[in-house]
Amino acid sequence: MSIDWYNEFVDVDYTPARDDLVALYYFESPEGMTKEESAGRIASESSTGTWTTLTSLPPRMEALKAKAFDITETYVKVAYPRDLWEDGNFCQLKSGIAGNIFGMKGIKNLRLLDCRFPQDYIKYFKGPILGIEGLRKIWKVHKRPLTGAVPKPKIGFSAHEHAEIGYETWMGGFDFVKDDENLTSVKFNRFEERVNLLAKYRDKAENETGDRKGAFINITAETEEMKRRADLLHQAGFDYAMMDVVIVGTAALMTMREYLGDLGIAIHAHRAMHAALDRNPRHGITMQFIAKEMRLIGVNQLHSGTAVGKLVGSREEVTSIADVLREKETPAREHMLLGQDWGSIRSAFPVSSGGLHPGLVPDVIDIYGLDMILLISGGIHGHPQGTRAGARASMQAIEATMDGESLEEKAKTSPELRSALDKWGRRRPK
Ligand code: CAP
Ligand code: MG
Repeated sequence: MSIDWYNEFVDVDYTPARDDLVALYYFESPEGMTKEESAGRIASESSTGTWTTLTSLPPRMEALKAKAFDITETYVKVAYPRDLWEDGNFCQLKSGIAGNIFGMKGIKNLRLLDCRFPQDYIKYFKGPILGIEGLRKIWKVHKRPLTGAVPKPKIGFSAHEHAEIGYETWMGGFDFVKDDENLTSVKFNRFEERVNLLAKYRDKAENETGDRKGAFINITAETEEMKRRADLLHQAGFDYAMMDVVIVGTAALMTMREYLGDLGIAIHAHRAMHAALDRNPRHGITMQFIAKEMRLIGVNQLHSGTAVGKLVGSREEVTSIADVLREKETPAREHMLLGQDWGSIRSAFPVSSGGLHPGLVPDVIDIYGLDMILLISGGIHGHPQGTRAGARASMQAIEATMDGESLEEKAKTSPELRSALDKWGRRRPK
C-alpha cells in the first residue's frame, strides 16, 4: 500500500482555469526518482500536501490541490487554484510557491522562473505610483534616459564630502545622485546630515542650471526607522526614496509602499543580494520573478543589469527583466517567462548600472532603448578631469547615440568625451 499521494498532484494534460495562478519551474530529479515524482512534490508541498497519506481530509481539499502539468525532463508548470491565496498578501504567496519546496530531498535542484497572476489576484496590489510616463512628466525628461551616479568609493565620505560630489554630479548634467547600497546612517555620514546637505546643494544646482535635480537616498533600516527617514526626505523636498528591497524583504516593502505612496514619494529599488537567489542557473529564484514582485508591490524603478558591465546578467536576461517592468503585456519567453497581462498596474523603469562609463552608453541604449534610468558612477568619478567632466562626457555620449552619431565623431567637439574614450575606450569591465 502506497504511503504517499504525490501522484495526485500531477495531471500532465491539465489545462489551467482562467483564474489559476501558474508557476514555471526548472527542476532536476535525484537519482532513482522520476520527473513526475519530483513534479508531484513541487505541486504538493507548495499547496495542500504532506509526505504521507492522511486519515481524513476536509471536503474542500480536492478543489485546493495544485496540479503539475506540462512536465519535461527539467521544466514543469504548476497551476494553483485562486482560493489558495490571500488577497494582496505577497508574503503568503512566496511561502507557498517559494517555500519548503527548495529544500525537499525529492527535488535535487529547483529554480522558480516566473509566475503568471490572474487579474483577480493582481487587482489587490497598487503597483507603482506614476509609472514611466508620469515620472518623465514630473522630471520634464521626455525622451532620453534619466541619469544618475553614486559617489565613489561607495562609503567613506563625510556627509559634506558626499553632498559636494553630488553637486558636481548635478552640475555635470545628471538628474540624480544616488546613495550606494551599503550607505545608510554611519557615524561619519549621518542620514539626517546627508539629507540636509544634499537638499542645500540640490537647490544650488537647480538655481544654477534651471533643471530639476533629485536624489535616491537610501532609507534601508528597520521599518519604523524607514518611516522616520521617509518623513525627513519629504520635509527636505525629495520625492524619491531608495531601499535595498531584497534585503528589507517583502513585508517591509509592502509597508513602505503604502507609507511612501501617501507622501507621494517614488521608490528606487536597489537589488543588492539578488545574486544569492538568482545567479545559480539550476537553483533559486530568477530576477524576472523578483522584478514581477517589485512591480506588483509598487517600486518605480529597479536595477536590472547592463549585460556589458562588471556584473553578471546576459542580454536576454536584461531585456526580459525590462519587459517585466515596462510592458502593459509582458510577452512569454520559452523556459523563462509565462507572459503577464498587467491590467491597471503601472510601468516601472529598469535601472542599468554597474561598471558603466561613457564608452558603453551606445551598447546599453542598444539593449534597453531610452526608457531606463542610466547610472554611471565609477565611470564619471574616474574621469581624468573629475566628476563634473565625467557626467558631461556621459551626457555627450547619450546625445551622440540619440542623434545616431558615433562617439568618436562626437568626441571631436566634446573634449570631456574625448578624455573618457582615451581612458576607457569601449572596454567591458569584469
Ligand atoms: C555600481 C553600483 C551598483 C551596482 C549594482 C555598485 O557602481 O553602485 O550598486 O550597479 O548592481 O555599487 O557596484 P559602478 P546592479 O557604476 O561604479 O559600477 O545594478 O546589477 O544591481
Ligand atoms: Mg552600488
